[in-house]
Amino acid sequence: MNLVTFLTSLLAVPCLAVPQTSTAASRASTTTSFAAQFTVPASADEGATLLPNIYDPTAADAQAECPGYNATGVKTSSTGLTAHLTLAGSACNVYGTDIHDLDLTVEYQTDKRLHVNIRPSHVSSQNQSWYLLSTDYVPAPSQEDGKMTTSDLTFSWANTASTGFGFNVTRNSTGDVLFSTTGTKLVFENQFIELVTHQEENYNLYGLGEVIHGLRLGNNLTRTIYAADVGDPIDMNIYGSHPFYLQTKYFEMGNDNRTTLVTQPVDSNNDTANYTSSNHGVYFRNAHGMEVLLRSDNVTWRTLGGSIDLYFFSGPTQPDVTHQYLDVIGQPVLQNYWGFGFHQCRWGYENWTVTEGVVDNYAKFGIPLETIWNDIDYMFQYRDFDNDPVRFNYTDGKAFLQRLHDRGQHYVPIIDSAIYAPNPDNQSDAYPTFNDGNDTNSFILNPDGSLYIGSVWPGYTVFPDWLTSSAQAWWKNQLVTWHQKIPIDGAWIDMSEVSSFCVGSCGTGNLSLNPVHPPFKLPGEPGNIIYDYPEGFNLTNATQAASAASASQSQADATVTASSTTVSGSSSSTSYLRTTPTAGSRNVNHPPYVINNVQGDLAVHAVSPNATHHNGVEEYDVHNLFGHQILRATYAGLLAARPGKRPFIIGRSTFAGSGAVAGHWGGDNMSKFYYMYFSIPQALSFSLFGIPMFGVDTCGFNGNSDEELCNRWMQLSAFFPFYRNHNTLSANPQEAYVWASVADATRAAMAVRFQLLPYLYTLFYNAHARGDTVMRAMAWEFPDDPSLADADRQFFLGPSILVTPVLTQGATTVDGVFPGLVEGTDVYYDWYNKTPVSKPTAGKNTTIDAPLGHIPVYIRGGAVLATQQMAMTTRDARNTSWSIVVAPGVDGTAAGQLYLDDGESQDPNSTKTVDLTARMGSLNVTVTGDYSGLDLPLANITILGVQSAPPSNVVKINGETVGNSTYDSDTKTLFIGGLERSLGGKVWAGNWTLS
Ligand code: MIG
Repeated sequence: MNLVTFLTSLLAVPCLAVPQTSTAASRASTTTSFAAQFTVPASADEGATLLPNIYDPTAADAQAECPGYNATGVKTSSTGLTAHLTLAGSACNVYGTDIHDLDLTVEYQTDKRLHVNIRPSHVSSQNQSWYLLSTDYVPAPSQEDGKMTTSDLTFSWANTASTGFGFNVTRNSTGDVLFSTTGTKLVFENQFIELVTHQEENYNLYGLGEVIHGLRLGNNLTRTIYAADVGDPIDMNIYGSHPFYLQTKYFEMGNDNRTTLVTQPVDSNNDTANYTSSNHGVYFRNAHGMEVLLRSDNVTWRTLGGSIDLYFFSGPTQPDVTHQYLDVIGQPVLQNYWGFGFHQCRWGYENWTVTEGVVDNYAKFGIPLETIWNDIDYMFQYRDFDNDPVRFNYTDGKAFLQRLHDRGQHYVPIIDSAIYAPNPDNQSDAYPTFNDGNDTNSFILNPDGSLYIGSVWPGYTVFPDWLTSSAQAWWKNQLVTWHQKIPIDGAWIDMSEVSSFCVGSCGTGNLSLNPVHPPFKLPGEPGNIIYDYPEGFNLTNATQAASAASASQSQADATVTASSTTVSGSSSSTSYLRTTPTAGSRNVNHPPYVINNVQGDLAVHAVSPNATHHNGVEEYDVHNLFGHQILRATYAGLLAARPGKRPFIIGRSTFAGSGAVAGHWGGDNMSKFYYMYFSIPQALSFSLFGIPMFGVDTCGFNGNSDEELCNRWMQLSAFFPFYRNHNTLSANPQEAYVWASVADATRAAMAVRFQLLPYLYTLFYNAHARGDTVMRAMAWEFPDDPSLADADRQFFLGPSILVTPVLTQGATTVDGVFPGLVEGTDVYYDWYNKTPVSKPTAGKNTTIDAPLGHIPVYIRGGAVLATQQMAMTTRDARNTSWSIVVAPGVDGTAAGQLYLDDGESQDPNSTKTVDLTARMGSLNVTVTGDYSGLDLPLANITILGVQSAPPSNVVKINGETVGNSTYDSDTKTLFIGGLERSLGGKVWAGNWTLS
């Protein structure tokens, strides 16, 4: 938009009333009023009216209209095959221009991994590179020497008369066809690829994120993958892009030892059939806008560009698939121990005093707090790397952070993705962060080479061009320099989809208006109405609910009056923009195929597809990667700022492989019970994506939370890896101390979490070292039980902790299953009273008492857990004495493992691994490695499920009589206390045996 149209549109759209009290130039503290001059009109964020292809009854059917391809010149080699694919008829050009000649490359990469690549023959990395996703951005491993002896997968192909080239991927060991395009046509155009694959009835697919949906995706869903800044709508595309799925197939074993495929839903609750399962994975390595159509008998992949770049993982177990996938995209980063402490955040902590007051309140109420966060409130006019000089000045900030650090606490601020572009006509508006980046060509451009200028919080902004090494160096330098002013402990990366509040380069020619006001209320401005409460608020808080309702009604009335000029009337028919393909050229802003983007037009609320990178790449081709790249750049920056220390990063937009540098939070959820439920499938999906460090805005972001919801949610999130309470601006406070019952419930759940921290940390080490998951679906732990295929209201933390939360309003009990309990293969112990859970009398569901303030947690038999105690921080918890809990399985044995290190060094110079194994009457501890920082006293050992008092009450460690034991016949536990002085007060100093 040029200045003239911009000003014209200002006349057309009433400007938000903003008091003009301070000048833009002033370095005075900013609260409400800095950006008084101009408001970017809301219409600036409106795009073309588009009809998504999946809803368009007149849409061309590529399968009907396109000719498909034929394979010729097939050459097989020891590692795979290559072939040439030629268009099998005249071009259809349905949603782009057909590519006449393609190259197929099939590579058997490991015993369990197969790679299939189909790309235009004419493409090299020098020309039309948009077809090839650079390995600089996303790894593409090839064959690994020595890792492929005999492949478990077979690629087969055929040219059929009616549909041309199609292929199958079969798992040899089971004879199972995992992926089949046979009998469907391959469509490969410059802006559209289609690959149709057959599926069995009621197939079980998981992944294909990021989406708010149940764990099992079902067969009536279109998964649009296009990074979008949007508050967690159900079933639509949101922040992250994970073109990967896990498929689980269940089989029933017949008497003749033959297996038949079982289709969902299976009621295995009461039957005695013998089931097995097998799993495989598919990764479509493509960063373009994408759609995966899950239909009753097929799954169709459509992309807006790039190539077909498929990795198949043969499993056959879910952990195998995850290991195989993470081998390709990268293992999760090793987290800091402190990252597992509790984090408090909110939008609206308006100065250091308020922020520190929250920290003090946690201490006052005796609730552990590890990390305090600041949202965009801390910035000077919402500019990155620039603190508000009054409200968040560096001197006071440094002193505050020193107090935090002295107590073992941490500080994490938000960092936004857009960079303020200062007003060139106003010398005092200088912003060195912008100048440094601009001088080094670090920002995204328009097609004509000028700066691309969008609009975000600070006004008109530019966007880092992560495809340049200069932008990465500039970002690193910003972090290092800022860190010298304020020694932050980690970074929270927001708006990285990448979000922009207007369509196109709306700031071009308008920078002299900066700082402009975004098209909605800024923090601190009056008029934000937040009146929504969780379900049941009117029942549990009747009086408050009534007054809130009347207050919001009067606000709404006022709003209606103020906007009475709103244009009325509506047109009877909508006309949609339709793009006809033009031979040989691409329309990146309005591709002919319209994905079902949550924002409609691809340019709405995002940097436009035709924005151009310094190397000529258009944003269209790398849109889904921005969030991944800012995380990688931030990782490098934090490492430079804090040499030798693990970077702690939580990011909003992620791509396949982001887990190698960062964790993720679930974005802008709502203070509703059903969003608390959705946090579980979202977390489990991120387990599959290799981003185990996951949590959501506990107690809910948008809307007001209440005592009941926050009570349940603070307890549930205590069993998520990333545990943070976060709230939107101007919603009612929801810190854990706001309600007495929530404070109690929080302390109770945190007590469990703290005891489990060494276990959780070990799980994360195994995630990092070998790609294990941390939060686990019931189906993954019990792969032979088809009734668990869609279970996502309970979960396992690692192999040994089962969590069965209350997820509904007003409930005091919860129904849950204990897999394997009825069959007699498994035993569970109540975490709190240590008693074995008795078998349900009918079916498999157990109704569990769960009054408000109690979250049911169980230890699955077969575990040895080494625990420490709750303290106000993880630092202090690491200094508490150890306990050991032995929870035998049905065979009377149990095992566990501990990984220990200093919890923060990037490359620890010493580590320790402890193996704990127990069998009837003895416990063996084997120590490897020499990290000694956690060699503290052993306080006690509790052995669960001991059916009768042991004949001898003499406990010996390494042959010497120690401690004293008591047997409780009610709970069936044997407690051995008084061990503090055994083992020289250093439990992990060496091997030992207890008998
Ligand atoms: O568009 O920084 O998801 O956690 O509090 C709002 C303010 C921008 C979105 C993030 C949210 C954060 C908020 N941000």
